[in-house]
Amino acid sequence: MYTLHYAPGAASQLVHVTLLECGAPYHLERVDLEGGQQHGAAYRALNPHGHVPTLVVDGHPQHECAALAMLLAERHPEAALAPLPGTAQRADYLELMLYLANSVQPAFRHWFYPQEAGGDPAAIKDAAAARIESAWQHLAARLESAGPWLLGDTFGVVDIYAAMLMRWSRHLPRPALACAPLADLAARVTARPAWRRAAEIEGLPAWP
Ligand SMILES: N[C@@H](CCC(=O)N[C@@H](CS)C(=O)NCC(=O)O)C(=O)O
Repeated sequence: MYTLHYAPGAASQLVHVTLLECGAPYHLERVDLEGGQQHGAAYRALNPHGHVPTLVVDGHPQHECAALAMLLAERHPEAALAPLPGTAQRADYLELMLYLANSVQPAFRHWFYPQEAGGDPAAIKDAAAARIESAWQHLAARLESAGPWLLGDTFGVVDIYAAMLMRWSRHLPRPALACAPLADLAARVTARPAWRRAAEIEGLPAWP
C-alpha cells in the first residue's frame, strides 16, 4: 500500500494517475497548499522541500514527481508504462522524462512562483512562458514525426507527465492545446480511465 500526499492538479497528479494505471493499492492524504500545510513541521518531516508530491513507499517518504512515476513504472512492470532497460525506446524515454523534469517543469515553477527566482516577476514570467512554448514546439515536432504517443506506438508515464504539464499551461498566453499534435495527445491521455478517475477523485474541472 502506497500513501500519496497530494494537492488537486499539482505535480502529484502524475503520481496519482500512474498509481491508477498500475492498479496499485494506495491511500491519499490531501495537503492544503493554500493554507500552508506544506510548510508545517509535520509535513516537512515527510518532505523537507515543502512540496507535493510525497509518496510513502514501503514506509519511506520519497519525492520528485518524475522519479516517483519512473519508480512506479519499474515496480509494476506488468503495467508496461516504461520501456525496459536494453530496449530500443529506453534512451528516448530517459531523455524525455529528464527533459520534462529539468527543462519544462522548472519553467512552470518560475511561472507560478516568480518571486522565488528573484528579479522582476513580470520578466521572469515572460521568460518562463517563452521556454514553455518552445518545449511545446519540440514535443509537437516529435509527435508529428513519430506519434501518436511521445514514444511512438506505446503509451507510458512520459505521456501522463506531458499531459499534466500541458494542463498547467491552460492559462498561459499560448497554451499547449494551441498545437494540434499536443491537443491530440491530451485527448488520448485524458480519455484513459486512470486519468479520468484521478481527475474525479481530485475534483478537477474538465480538461481539455
Ligand atoms: N521538483 C518537485 C516540485 C514539486 C512542486 O513544485 N510542487 C508544487 C505544486 S505543483 C508545490 O508543492 N507547491 C507548494 C509550495 O511550493 O509551497 C517535484 O517534481 O515533485
